[in-house]
Amino acid sequence: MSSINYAEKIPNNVNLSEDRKLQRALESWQPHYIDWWKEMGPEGTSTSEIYLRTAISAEPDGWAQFGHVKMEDYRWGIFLAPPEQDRKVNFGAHKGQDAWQEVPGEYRSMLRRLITVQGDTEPASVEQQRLLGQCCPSLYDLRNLFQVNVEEGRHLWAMVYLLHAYFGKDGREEAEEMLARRSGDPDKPRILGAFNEKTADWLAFFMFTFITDRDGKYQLCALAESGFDPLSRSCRFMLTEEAHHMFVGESGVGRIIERACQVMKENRTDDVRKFGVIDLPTIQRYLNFHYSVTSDLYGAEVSTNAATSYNMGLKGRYEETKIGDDHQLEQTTYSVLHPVNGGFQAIEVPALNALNERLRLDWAEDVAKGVERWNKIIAKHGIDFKLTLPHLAFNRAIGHFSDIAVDPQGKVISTEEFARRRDEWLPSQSDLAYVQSLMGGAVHKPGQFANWIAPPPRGINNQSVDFDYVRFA
Ligand code: BYC
Repeated sequence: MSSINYAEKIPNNVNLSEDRKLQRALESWQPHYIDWWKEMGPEGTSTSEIYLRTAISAEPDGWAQFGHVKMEDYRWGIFLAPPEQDRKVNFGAHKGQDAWQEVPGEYRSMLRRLITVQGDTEPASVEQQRLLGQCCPSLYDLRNLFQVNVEEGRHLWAMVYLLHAYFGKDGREEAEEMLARRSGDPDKPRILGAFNEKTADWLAFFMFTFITDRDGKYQLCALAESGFDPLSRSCRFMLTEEAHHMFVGESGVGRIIERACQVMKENRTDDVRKFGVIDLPTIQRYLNFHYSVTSDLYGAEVSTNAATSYNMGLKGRYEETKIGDDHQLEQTTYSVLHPVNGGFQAIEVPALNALNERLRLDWAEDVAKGVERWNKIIAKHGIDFKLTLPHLAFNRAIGHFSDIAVDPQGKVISTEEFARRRDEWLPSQSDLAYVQSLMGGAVHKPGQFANWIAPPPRGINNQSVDFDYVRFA
Protein backbone atom coordinates (compact mmCIF):
# COMPACT_ATOMS: atom_id res chain seq x y z
CA MET A 1 0.00 0.00 0.00
CA SER A 2 1.56 3.31 -1.00
CA SER A 3 -1.24 5.85 -0.76
CA ILE A 4 -1.05 7.83 2.42
CA ASN A 5 -3.81 7.81 4.99
CA TYR A 6 -4.29 11.41 6.18
CA ALA A 7 -7.41 10.59 8.18
CA GLU A 8 -5.32 9.32 11.08
CA LYS A 9 -3.61 11.38 13.73
CA ILE A 10 -0.28 10.32 12.28
CA PRO A 11 -0.51 10.16 8.46
CA ASN A 12 1.07 6.93 7.28
CA ASN A 13 1.20 4.24 4.66
CA VAL A 14 2.18 1.45 7.06
CA ASN A 15 -1.30 0.46 8.32
CA LEU A 16 -0.49 1.97 11.67
CA SER A 17 -4.06 1.60 12.95
CA GLU A 18 -3.68 -2.18 12.79
CA ASP A 19 -0.96 -2.12 15.45
CA ARG A 20 -2.60 -0.35 18.38
CA LYS A 21 0.40 -0.64 20.69
CA LEU A 22 2.76 0.95 18.19
CA GLN A 23 0.18 3.57 17.28
CA ARG A 24 -0.23 4.53 20.93
CA ALA A 25 3.53 4.70 21.46
CA LEU A 26 4.01 6.97 18.45
CA GLU A 27 1.01 9.08 19.40
CA SER A 28 2.59 9.65 22.78
CA TRP A 29 5.89 10.68 21.13
CA GLN A 30 4.05 13.05 18.76
CA PRO A 31 3.32 15.85 21.32
CA HIS A 32 6.96 15.75 22.44
CA TYR A 33 7.98 16.20 18.82
CA ILE A 34 5.60 19.17 18.45
CA ASP A 35 6.99 20.72 21.64
CA TRP A 36 10.51 20.27 20.28
CA TRP A 37 9.44 21.84 16.95
CA LYS A 38 7.92 24.83 18.73
CA GLU A 39 11.06 25.31 20.80
CA MET A 40 13.77 24.47 18.24
CA GLY A 41 12.06 24.67 14.84
CA PRO A 42 12.12 27.78 12.64
CA GLU A 43 11.67 30.91 14.69
CA GLY A 44 8.56 33.07 14.34
CA THR A 45 6.54 30.95 11.92
CA SER A 46 3.49 29.98 13.91
CA THR A 47 1.00 32.23 12.10
CA SER A 48 2.45 32.38 8.57
CA GLU A 49 1.17 30.28 5.71
CA ILE A 50 3.86 28.72 3.61
CA TYR A 51 3.65 27.28 0.12
CA LEU A 52 4.82 23.77 0.97
CA ARG A 53 4.76 20.45 -0.77
CA THR A 54 3.29 17.53 1.14
CA ALA A 55 3.62 13.88 0.27
CA ILE A 56 0.35 12.32 -0.87
CA SER A 57 1.72 9.04 -2.19
CA ALA A 58 4.98 7.17 -1.83
CA GLU A 59 5.04 6.16 -5.51
CA PRO A 60 8.08 7.58 -7.31
CA ASP A 61 6.01 9.68 -9.71
CA GLY A 62 3.71 12.50 -8.65
CA TRP A 63 3.82 12.10 -4.89
CA ALA A 64 3.56 15.71 -3.91
CA GLN A 65 0.84 18.27 -3.47
CA PHE A 66 1.56 22.00 -3.12
CA GLY A 67 -0.42 24.52 -1.12
CA HIS A 68 -0.22 27.21 1.56
CA VAL A 69 0.00 25.56 4.97
CA LYS A 70 0.58 26.85 8.46
CA MET A 71 3.76 25.30 9.72
CA GLU A 72 2.12 23.82 12.80
CA ASP A 73 -0.63 22.29 10.65
CA TYR A 74 1.98 20.47 8.55
CA ARG A 75 1.22 16.73 8.64
CA TRP A 76 4.39 14.89 9.52
CA GLY A 77 4.01 11.19 9.08
CA ILE A 78 5.43 7.80 8.23
CA PHE A 79 5.96 7.05 4.58
CA LEU A 80 7.82 4.06 3.21
CA ALA A 81 8.56 3.44 -0.46
CA PRO A 82 6.48 0.56 -1.88
CA PRO A 83 7.90 -2.90 -1.15
CA GLU A 84 9.92 -4.66 -3.83
CA GLN A 85 8.70 -8.19 -4.49
CA ASP A 86 11.06 -10.95 -3.39
CA ARG A 87 13.72 -8.52 -2.31
CA LYS A 88 16.96 -10.17 -1.19
CA VAL A 89 19.93 -9.20 0.94
CA ASN A 90 22.22 -8.08 -1.86
CA PHE A 91 25.64 -8.06 -0.19
CA GLY A 92 27.69 -9.37 2.70
CA ALA A 93 27.61 -12.73 4.44
CA HIS A 94 23.84 -13.18 3.90
CA LYS A 95 23.87 -12.33 0.21
CA GLY A 96 21.03 -14.08 -1.62
CA GLN A 97 18.84 -14.68 1.46
CA ASP A 98 15.42 -13.04 1.71
CA ALA A 99 15.57 -9.46 2.96
CA TRP A 100 14.63 -9.20 6.65
CA GLN A 101 11.25 -7.85 7.67
CA GLU A 102 12.26 -8.05 11.34
CA VAL A 103 15.55 -7.12 12.98
CA PRO A 104 17.94 -10.09 13.06
CA GLY A 105 18.56 -10.48 16.81
CA GLU A 106 22.35 -10.56 16.67
CA TYR A 107 22.48 -7.37 14.58
CA ARG A 108 20.18 -5.39 16.76
CA SER A 109 22.66 -3.06 18.38
CA MET A 110 24.57 -2.24 15.17
CA LEU A 111 21.33 -1.52 13.35
CA ARG A 112 19.98 0.61 16.17
CA ARG A 113 23.19 2.62 16.17
CA LEU A 114 23.03 3.28 12.40
CA ILE A 115 19.39 4.36 12.64
CA THR A 116 20.08 6.55 15.66
CA VAL A 117 23.04 8.30 14.03
CA GLN A 118 21.01 8.91 10.87
CA GLY A 119 17.98 10.11 12.86
CA ASP A 120 20.01 12.47 15.03
CA THR A 121 21.23 14.51 12.06
CA GLU A 122 17.70 15.43 11.02
CA PRO A 123 16.52 17.51 14.02
CA ALA A 124 20.10 18.79 14.34
CA SER A 125 19.93 20.52 10.97
CA VAL A 126 16.58 22.11 11.84
CA GLU A 127 18.12 23.47 15.03
CA GLN A 128 21.13 24.80 13.14
CA GLN A 129 18.88 26.69 10.72
CA ARG A 130 16.24 27.96 13.09
CA LEU A 131 17.11 31.68 13.01
CA LEU A 132 17.73 32.06 9.29
CA GLY A 133 14.17 33.13 8.52
CA GLN A 134 14.87 36.41 10.31
CA CYS A 135 17.29 37.47 7.58
CA CYS A 136 15.85 35.73 4.51
CA PRO A 137 16.87 37.28 1.17
CA SER A 138 13.37 36.74 -0.34
CA LEU A 139 10.06 34.96 0.13
CA TYR A 140 11.18 32.38 -2.42
CA ASP A 141 14.23 31.54 -0.30
CA LEU A 142 12.25 31.64 2.93
CA ARG A 143 9.85 29.09 1.53
CA ASN A 144 12.71 26.84 0.44
CA LEU A 145 14.27 27.02 3.90
CA PHE A 146 10.97 26.01 5.51
CA GLN A 147 10.45 23.21 3.00
CA VAL A 148 13.86 21.81 3.86
CA ASN A 149 13.07 22.14 7.58
CA VAL A 150 9.72 20.33 7.49
CA GLU A 151 11.23 17.52 5.45
CA GLU A 152 14.14 17.11 7.85
CA GLY A 153 11.48 16.92 10.57
CA ARG A 154 9.78 14.17 8.60
CA HIS A 155 13.07 12.32 8.19
CA LEU A 156 13.28 12.25 11.96
CA TRP A 157 9.81 10.69 11.96
CA ALA A 158 11.05 8.07 9.50
CA MET A 159 13.85 6.95 11.84
CA VAL A 160 11.72 7.24 14.98
CA TYR A 161 9.12 4.97 13.40
CA LEU A 162 11.81 2.31 12.86
CA LEU A 163 13.06 2.68 16.44
CA HIS A 164 9.55 2.38 17.87
CA ALA A 165 8.38 -0.39 15.58
CA TYR A 166 11.43 -2.65 15.75
CA PHE A 167 13.51 -1.90 18.85
CA GLY A 168 11.07 -2.00 21.76
CA LYS A 169 11.93 -0.09 24.91
CA ASP A 170 15.48 0.72 23.74
CA GLY A 171 14.10 2.19 20.57
CA ARG A 172 11.57 4.33 22.43
CA GLU A 173 14.34 5.64 24.65
CA GLU A 174 16.50 6.50 21.63
CA ALA A 175 13.52 8.33 20.14
CA GLU A 176 13.20 10.46 23.29
CA GLU A 177 16.93 11.20 23.21
CA MET A 178 16.57 12.55 19.67
CA LEU A 179 14.44 15.35 21.11
CA ALA A 180 16.72 15.91 24.10
CA ARG A 181 20.09 16.48 22.38
CA ARG A 182 20.70 19.96 20.97
CA SER A 183 22.98 21.11 18.17
CA GLY A 184 26.06 22.83 19.62
CA ASP A 185 25.11 22.21 23.26
CA PRO A 186 28.31 21.35 25.16
CA ASP A 187 26.45 19.06 27.59
CA LYS A 188 24.14 17.21 25.20
CA PRO A 189 25.47 17.77 21.68
CA ARG A 190 24.26 16.11 18.50
CA ILE A 191 26.19 12.93 17.66
CA LEU A 192 28.20 13.96 14.60
CA GLY A 193 30.58 16.92 14.44
CA ALA A 194 29.18 18.89 11.47
CA PHE A 195 25.76 18.99 13.11
CA ASN A 196 27.10 20.98 16.03
CA GLU A 197 28.48 23.76 13.83
CA LYS A 198 26.58 27.02 13.48
CA THR A 199 24.61 27.82 10.33
CA ALA A 200 24.65 31.54 11.00
CA ASP A 201 24.06 32.98 7.55
CA TRP A 202 22.54 32.09 4.19
CA LEU A 203 25.83 31.37 2.46
CA ALA A 204 26.47 28.76 5.18
CA PHE A 205 22.93 27.42 4.71
CA PHE A 206 23.34 27.04 0.96
CA MET A 207 26.79 25.44 1.36
CA PHE A 208 25.33 23.08 3.95
CA THR A 209 22.43 22.01 1.76
CA PHE A 210 24.72 21.61 -1.26
CA ILE A 211 27.50 19.71 0.55
CA THR A 212 26.16 18.22 3.80
CA ASP A 213 22.74 17.25 2.48
CA ARG A 214 24.70 15.50 -0.24
CA ASP A 215 26.37 13.43 2.48
CA GLY A 216 22.79 12.71 3.51
CA LYS A 217 22.09 11.50 0.00
CA TYR A 218 25.09 9.16 -0.08
CA GLN A 219 24.52 7.80 3.43
CA LEU A 220 20.82 7.26 2.67
CA CYS A 221 21.72 5.51 -0.59
CA ALA A 222 24.02 3.17 1.36
CA LEU A 223 21.27 2.50 3.93
CA ALA A 224 18.68 2.08 1.16
CA GLU A 225 20.68 -1.00 0.12
CA SER A 226 20.14 -2.50 3.57
CA GLY A 227 18.98 -6.09 3.93
CA PHE A 228 16.68 -4.82 6.70
CA ASP A 229 13.80 -4.01 4.39
CA PRO A 230 11.92 -1.40 6.49
CA LEU A 231 15.12 0.68 6.68
CA SER A 232 15.65 0.34 2.95
CA ARG A 233 12.09 1.42 2.17
CA SER A 234 12.26 4.37 4.60
CA CYS A 235 15.49 5.61 3.06
CA ARG A 236 14.25 5.20 -0.49
CA PHE A 237 11.37 7.55 0.21
CA MET A 238 13.60 10.01 2.09
CA LEU A 239 15.84 10.20 -0.97
CA THR A 240 12.98 11.51 -3.10
CA GLU A 241 12.81 14.50 -0.75
CA GLU A 242 16.57 15.02 -0.49
CA ALA A 243 17.00 16.06 -4.14
CA HIS A 244 15.22 19.37 -3.59
CA HIS A 245 17.49 20.21 -0.65
CA MET A 246 20.60 19.87 -2.78
CA PHE A 247 18.94 21.97 -5.50
CA VAL A 248 18.30 24.70 -2.92
CA GLY A 249 21.99 24.64 -1.96
CA GLU A 250 23.50 24.50 -5.41
CA SER A 251 21.24 27.14 -6.91
CA GLY A 252 21.58 29.33 -3.80
CA VAL A 253 25.37 29.46 -3.98
CA GLY A 254 25.11 29.79 -7.77
CA ARG A 255 22.92 32.90 -7.39
CA ILE A 256 25.36 34.44 -4.88
CA ILE A 257 28.19 33.81 -7.36
CA GLU A 258 26.10 35.26 -10.19
CA ARG A 259 25.50 38.44 -8.21
CA ALA A 260 29.18 38.76 -7.24
CA CYS A 261 30.18 38.41 -10.91
CA GLN A 262 27.62 40.99 -12.06
CA VAL A 263 28.96 43.53 -9.56
CA MET A 264 32.59 42.72 -10.43
CA LYS A 265 31.90 43.39 -14.09
CA GLU A 266 29.74 46.46 -13.62
CA ASN A 267 32.35 48.08 -11.43
CA ARG A 268 35.46 46.54 -12.95
CA THR A 269 36.79 45.48 -9.59
CA ASP A 270 37.36 42.40 -7.46
CA ASP A 271 36.76 44.46 -4.36
CA VAL A 272 33.01 43.94 -4.26
CA ARG A 273 32.42 44.10 -0.53
CA LYS A 274 31.93 47.83 -0.74
CA PHE A 275 28.96 47.13 -3.02
CA GLY A 276 27.39 44.81 -0.46
CA VAL A 277 27.92 41.48 -2.20
CA ILE A 278 30.00 38.44 -1.28
CA ASP A 279 33.42 38.22 -2.93
CA LEU A 280 34.56 34.99 -4.58
CA PRO A 281 37.52 34.35 -2.20
CA THR A 282 35.10 34.38 0.75
CA ILE A 283 32.90 31.88 -1.08
CA GLN A 284 36.01 29.73 -1.60
CA ARG A 285 36.77 29.79 2.14
CA TYR A 286 33.20 28.77 2.99
CA LEU A 287 33.51 25.96 0.47
CA ASN A 288 36.76 24.79 2.10
CA PHE A 289 35.11 24.78 5.51
CA HIS A 290 31.93 22.93 4.60
CA TYR A 291 33.74 20.42 2.42
CA SER A 292 36.27 19.47 5.07
CA VAL A 293 33.80 19.35 7.96
CA THR A 294 31.43 17.21 5.89
CA SER A 295 34.28 14.88 4.84
CA ASP A 296 34.53 13.98 8.52
CA LEU A 297 30.97 12.66 8.47
CA TYR A 298 32.08 9.55 6.63
CA GLY A 299 34.09 8.37 9.63
CA ALA A 300 37.59 6.88 9.57
CA GLU A 301 39.13 5.96 6.19
CA VAL A 302 39.86 2.49 7.47
CA SER A 303 37.02 1.29 9.66
CA THR A 304 36.10 -2.08 11.08
CA ASN A 305 32.65 -0.70 11.97
CA ALA A 306 31.98 -0.12 8.29
CA ALA A 307 33.27 -3.61 7.41
CA THR A 308 31.04 -5.18 10.03
CA SER A 309 27.87 -3.39 8.98
CA TYR A 310 28.55 -4.38 5.36
CA ASN A 311 29.24 -8.00 6.25
CA MET A 312 26.04 -8.10 8.26
CA GLY A 313 24.11 -6.84 5.21
CA LEU A 314 22.99 -3.69 7.02
CA LYS A 315 24.71 -0.85 5.12
CA GLY A 316 25.86 -1.26 1.52
CA ARG A 317 27.81 0.81 -0.95
CA TYR A 318 26.43 3.58 -3.16
CA GLU A 319 24.44 1.84 -5.92
CA GLU A 320 25.50 -1.54 -4.56
CA THR A 321 23.47 -3.63 -6.97
CA LYS A 322 24.89 -1.81 -10.00
CA ILE A 323 28.47 -2.66 -9.06
CA GLY A 324 29.92 -5.62 -10.98
CA ASP A 325 31.72 -7.62 -8.27
CA ASP A 326 30.96 -10.41 -5.80
CA HIS A 327 29.29 -8.05 -3.23
CA GLN A 328 31.14 -9.78 -0.42
CA LEU A 329 34.58 -8.23 -0.86
CA GLU A 330 36.38 -10.86 1.20
CA GLN A 331 39.22 -11.15 -1.33
CA THR A 332 39.28 -7.57 -2.63
CA THR A 333 41.49 -4.64 -1.75
CA TYR A 334 40.94 -0.91 -2.19
CA SER A 335 43.54 1.79 -2.45
CA VAL A 336 43.33 4.34 0.36
CA LEU A 337 45.46 7.46 0.70
CA HIS A 338 47.48 7.45 3.94
CA PRO A 339 49.70 10.10 5.49
CA VAL A 340 53.27 8.74 5.29
CA ASN A 341 56.53 10.51 6.17
CA GLY A 342 55.33 14.04 5.64
CA GLY A 343 53.50 13.15 2.43
CA PHE A 344 50.83 10.79 1.17
CA GLN A 345 50.89 7.26 -0.09
CA ALA A 346 48.12 5.15 -1.59
CA ILE A 347 48.05 1.86 0.32
CA GLU A 348 45.97 -1.19 -0.54
CA VAL A 349 43.73 -2.22 2.35
CA PRO A 350 41.00 -4.87 2.54
CA ALA A 351 38.08 -3.42 0.57
CA LEU A 352 35.72 -4.18 3.45
CA ASN A 353 37.63 -1.84 5.72
CA ALA A 354 37.69 0.95 3.14
CA LEU A 355 33.94 1.36 2.71
CA ASN A 356 33.73 4.72 4.47
CA GLU A 357 36.44 6.05 2.18
CA ARG A 358 34.80 4.67 -0.90
CA LEU A 359 31.51 6.37 -0.05
CA ARG A 360 33.37 9.60 0.73
CA LEU A 361 35.03 9.51 -2.70
CA ASP A 362 31.68 8.87 -4.43
CA TRP A 363 30.34 11.95 -2.65
CA ALA A 364 33.46 14.01 -3.38
CA GLU A 365 33.13 13.31 -7.11
CA ASP A 366 29.53 14.50 -7.02
CA VAL A 367 30.45 17.67 -5.09
CA ALA A 368 33.20 18.38 -7.66
CA LYS A 369 30.63 18.29 -10.48
CA GLY A 370 28.55 20.93 -8.72
CA VAL A 371 31.62 23.13 -8.22
CA GLU A 372 32.31 22.87 -11.96
CA ARG A 373 28.77 24.12 -12.63
CA TRP A 374 29.50 27.13 -10.39
CA ASN A 375 32.73 27.74 -12.29
CA LYS A 376 30.73 27.89 -15.51
CA ILE A 377 28.77 30.81 -14.06
CA ILE A 378 32.04 32.63 -13.35
CA ALA A 379 33.45 31.77 -16.77
CA LYS A 380 30.28 32.99 -18.49
CA HIS A 381 31.05 36.43 -17.08
CA GLY A 382 34.59 36.21 -18.46
CA ILE A 383 36.09 36.38 -14.97
CA ASP A 384 39.39 34.67 -14.35
CA PHE A 385 38.66 32.82 -11.09
CA LYS A 386 38.04 29.18 -10.34
CA LEU A 387 36.57 27.65 -7.21
CA THR A 388 38.40 24.47 -6.22
CA LEU A 389 37.87 21.74 -3.68
CA PRO A 390 40.57 21.45 -1.04
CA HIS A 391 42.61 18.27 -0.67
CA LEU A 392 40.74 15.56 1.27
CA ALA A 393 43.30 15.74 4.07
CA PHE A 394 42.72 19.47 4.62
CA ASN A 395 41.26 20.52 8.00
CA ARG A 396 40.17 17.08 9.11
CA ALA A 397 39.12 16.16 12.66
CA ILE A 398 38.17 12.49 12.12
CA GLY A 399 40.22 9.74 10.53
CA HIS A 400 43.92 9.36 9.84
CA PHE A 401 44.45 12.87 8.49
CA SER A 402 43.27 14.43 11.73
CA ASP A 403 46.79 14.34 13.20
CA ILE A 404 48.47 16.27 10.42
CA ALA A 405 48.19 19.81 9.12
CA VAL A 406 47.69 20.14 5.38
CA ASP A 407 47.12 23.15 3.14
CA PRO A 408 44.24 23.14 0.61
CA GLN A 409 46.61 22.00 -2.16
CA GLY A 410 47.58 18.95 -0.08
CA LYS A 411 51.02 20.05 1.13
CA VAL A 412 51.76 18.77 4.63
CA ILE A 413 52.75 21.74 6.78
CA SER A 414 53.46 22.39 10.43
CA THR A 415 50.58 23.03 12.81
CA GLU A 416 52.12 26.47 13.45
CA GLU A 417 51.97 27.34 9.77
CA PHE A 418 48.39 26.09 9.60
CA ALA A 419 47.42 28.26 12.57
CA ARG A 420 49.21 31.27 11.07
CA ARG A 421 47.62 30.92 7.64
CA ARG A 422 44.23 29.54 8.70
CA ASP A 423 42.37 32.69 7.71
CA GLU A 424 43.63 32.44 4.12
CA TRP A 425 41.82 29.13 3.82
CA LEU A 426 38.86 29.09 6.17
CA PRO A 427 36.30 31.81 6.94
CA SER A 428 37.93 34.31 9.30
CA GLN A 429 36.09 36.18 12.03
CA SER A 430 36.02 39.18 9.72
CA ASP A 431 34.60 37.10 6.81
CA LEU A 432 31.88 35.80 9.08
CA ALA A 433 31.19 39.28 10.44
CA TYR A 434 31.04 40.71 6.91
CA VAL A 435 28.61 38.07 5.64
CA GLN A 436 26.59 38.51 8.84
CA SER A 437 26.45 42.26 8.19
CA LEU A 438 24.62 41.52 4.93
CA MET A 439 22.01 39.45 6.75
CA GLY A 440 20.02 42.51 7.77
CA GLY A 441 16.25 42.52 7.91
CA ALA A 442 14.25 39.87 6.11
CA VAL A 443 13.08 40.68 2.56
CA HIS A 444 9.34 39.99 2.58
CA LYS A 445 8.08 41.72 -0.56
CA PRO A 446 7.12 39.20 -3.27
CA GLY A 447 9.60 39.32 -6.16
CA GLN A 448 12.19 41.33 -4.22
CA PHE A 449 15.66 39.97 -3.45
CA ALA A 450 18.47 41.08 -1.15
CA ASN A 451 21.25 42.86 -2.97
CA TRP A 452 23.79 40.05 -2.46
CA ILE A 453 21.89 37.34 -4.32
CA ALA A 454 20.51 37.13 -7.88
CA PRO A 455 16.87 36.10 -8.34
CA PRO A 456 16.30 32.51 -9.49
CA PRO A 457 15.44 31.99 -13.17
CA ARG A 458 12.08 30.43 -12.25
CA GLY A 459 9.83 29.84 -9.26
CA ILE A 460 8.72 26.70 -7.43
CA ASN A 461 6.16 24.34 -8.98
CA ASN A 462 5.69 26.58 -12.04
CA GLN A 463 4.77 29.58 -9.90
CA SER A 464 6.29 32.93 -10.82
CA VAL A 465 9.33 34.27 -8.99
CA ASP A 466 7.16 37.02 -7.47
CA PHE A 467 4.55 34.61 -6.15
CA ASP A 468 3.66 35.07 -2.46
CA TYR A 469 5.41 31.94 -1.26
CA VAL A 470 4.90 32.95 2.35
CA ARG A 471 1.81 34.79 3.62
CA PHE A 472 2.12 36.54 6.93
CA ALA A 473 -0.84 36.84 9.27
N1 BYC B 1 31.63 12.91 14.44
O1 BYC B 1 34.84 3.42 12.64
P1 BYC B 1 34.41 4.84 12.45
C1 BYC B 1 22.23 13.58 6.76
C2 BYC B 1 32.79 8.00 15.57
S1 BYC B 1 23.90 13.31 6.88
C3 BYC B 1 31.66 12.27 15.65
O2 BYC B 1 34.96 5.54 11.29
P2 BYC B 1 31.87 4.27 11.40
C4 BYC B 1 21.75 14.96 6.76
C5 BYC B 1 32.01 6.75 15.25
O3 BYC B 1 30.63 6.90 15.64
C6 BYC B 1 24.11 11.54 6.94
N2 BYC B 1 31.99 10.98 15.80
O4 BYC B 1 32.84 4.87 12.46
C7 BYC B 1 22.41 15.96 6.10
C8 BYC B 1 32.74 5.71 16.03
O5 BYC B 1 32.34 5.76 17.37
P3 BYC B 1 32.33 4.47 18.31
C9 BYC B 1 23.95 10.93 8.33
C10 BYC B 1 32.31 10.27 14.70
O6 BYC B 1 30.79 3.68 12.19
C11 BYC B 1 21.95 17.27 6.14
C12 BYC B 1 34.19 6.17 15.99
O7 BYC B 1 34.12 7.56 15.67
N3 BYC B 1 23.91 9.49 8.29
O8 BYC B 1 21.49 12.65 6.69
O9 BYC B 1 32.54 3.44 10.38
C13 BYC B 1 20.79 17.57 6.84
C14 BYC B 1 35.00 5.37 15.00
O10 BYC B 1 34.69 5.78 13.68
C15 BYC B 1 32.30 10.85 13.42
C16 BYC B 1 24.92 8.68 8.57
O11 BYC B 1 25.99 9.12 8.93
C17 BYC B 1 31.96 12.24 13.32
N4 BYC B 1 31.95 12.88 12.13
O12 BYC B 1 31.39 5.55 10.59
C18 BYC B 1 20.11 16.57 7.49
C19 BYC B 1 24.69 7.20 8.38
N5 BYC B 1 32.68 9.91 12.54
O13 BYC B 1 31.38 3.49 17.68
C20 BYC B 1 20.56 15.26 7.44
C21 BYC B 1 24.74 6.37 9.60
C22 BYC B 1 32.90 8.78 13.22
O14 BYC B 1 33.75 3.99 18.34
N6 BYC B 1 26.04 6.37 10.26
N7 BYC B 1 32.66 8.99 14.52
O15 BYC B 1 31.83 5.01 19.63
C23 BYC B 1 27.12 5.65 9.87
O16 BYC B 1 27.09 4.98 8.88
C24 BYC B 1 28.36 5.68 10.70
O17 BYC B 1 28.01 5.78 12.04
C25 BYC B 1 29.34 6.83 10.36
C26 BYC B 1 30.67 6.58 11.14
C27 BYC B 1 29.62 6.88 8.86
C28 BYC B 1 28.83 8.15 10.81
